[in-house]
Amino acid sequence: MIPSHQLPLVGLLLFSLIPRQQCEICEISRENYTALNPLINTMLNSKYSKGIQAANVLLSLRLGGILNQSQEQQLMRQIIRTVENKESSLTSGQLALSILALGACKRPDEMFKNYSDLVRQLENKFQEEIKNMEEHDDNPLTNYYQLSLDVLALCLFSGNYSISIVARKFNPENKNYYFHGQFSVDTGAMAVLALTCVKREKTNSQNIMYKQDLEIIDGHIASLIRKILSQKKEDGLIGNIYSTGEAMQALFVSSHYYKESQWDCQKTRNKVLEEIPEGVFRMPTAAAQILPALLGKTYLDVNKDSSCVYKSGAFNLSTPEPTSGPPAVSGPQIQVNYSVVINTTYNTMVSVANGSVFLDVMQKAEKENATVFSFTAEESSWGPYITTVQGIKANSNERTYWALLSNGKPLSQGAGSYVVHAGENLEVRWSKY
Ligand code: CBY
Repeated sequence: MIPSHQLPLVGLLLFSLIPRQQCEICEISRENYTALNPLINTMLNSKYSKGIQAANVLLSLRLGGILNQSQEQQLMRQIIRTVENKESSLTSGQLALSILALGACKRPDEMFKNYSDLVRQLENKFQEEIKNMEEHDDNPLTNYYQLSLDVLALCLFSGNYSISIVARKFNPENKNYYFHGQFSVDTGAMAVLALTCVKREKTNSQNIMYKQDLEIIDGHIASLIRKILSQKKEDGLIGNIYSTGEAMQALFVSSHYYKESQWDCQKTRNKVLEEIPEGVFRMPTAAAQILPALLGKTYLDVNKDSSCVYKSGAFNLSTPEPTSGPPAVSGPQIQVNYSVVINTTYNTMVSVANGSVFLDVMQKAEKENATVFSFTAEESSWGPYITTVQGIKANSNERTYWALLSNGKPLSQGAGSYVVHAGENLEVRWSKY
């Protein structure tokens, strides 16, 4: 007989003897799928202002095996319209994402007819990124998150790219992994997925010419994983809530680069699940980027046979959840302080309806004084991105942008989603990343 007070100890001992799975993927169990309904409803019910948002959504829902045929068709049409529109010139990463979404879970013979044209276009756009780096002090046209998407799509869908350029450019010490000297978890995670794809594909090809580059790439993955893990927070998040899904994917595909004790996958997953009912993933893109990891999927699964199997009835989606709507704007007016900071500070008090977002404040200030507070924004997959204030334009060759701050701290949401509070000091500041 074991004395009862020792039972927990014995339990612990037995538990520690159970062999652990090598590959650390802590997807949620089927009984808990209802926790994901708000995410899925957000994605299915959103009116895609831009086709590129639909690409994020299609990729995510296909990986989860969530779409029926008519939902798929509708999303595909939207993306195809965007990629075929000659006027809308997509950035390299937007095109890469469209290729990933359109090609996900399809056999080559099921692809839509112009698919290989898209891959050729991406090859050219990737080269333009590299050329821009050579001509502009190592700055790409877009950023390393997008270059990683480019390599990932080219790797998964048989595009041409130079492995030695990848080995050279994706060195983790490259400044493009950092904003204000701070390692970008989103960027590092996407790079790990891309480099892992390249490593797997080229290792299979057995070409000894690749050997040296593959060793370099292996070193990059190891170092990126260390950097990602160093951004782990007390509550389990990696970077912030919006980078955690992609960080999880990177950690799923590279479990032999870290020790089991270095990452508590369940803790991270549980923290994310806690945040879903809070409406943190109200943006379709935010929902799309977190969902695959919660289902134990990664972007490297897009052309695996076992992926994407339609789980008919697994998600009970009959009733749209009210949480997927925008926050309510209502009631009394609140006052906030708003400033534009270049070298001088331009300051004003603005009153807006309770529940307003940062962009509403900017619009109100512009209405009151157009010379000082004029601005323009472009639609991105995360909502409006502020491009100019007082006519001064963000420029990736110079690494300049308009940063959004509240009480001196950078916001982790964009102008279209950050809900402002009474008495807050809001700021757009001309900055260099
Ligand atoms: N996607 C991209 O090209 C964007 C890549 C990304 C790393 C992205 C975050 C991560 C992701 N998952 O998509 C990124 N942001 C980048 C690269 C950038 C830089 C863009 C410059 C360039 N040349 O491409 C830059 C300028 C450093 C940047 N992000 C600025 C900002 C601020 C935008 C302010 C504005 N002018 O409108 C802002 C608001 C930070 C601030 N306080 O100023 C910002 N980014 C935020 C908050 C975010 C997060 C959005 C979260 C949310 N809920 O809205 C982000 C997910 C993201 C989008 N940025 Co940037 C990062 C995070 O918090 N985890 C590819 C394309 C196909 O979609």
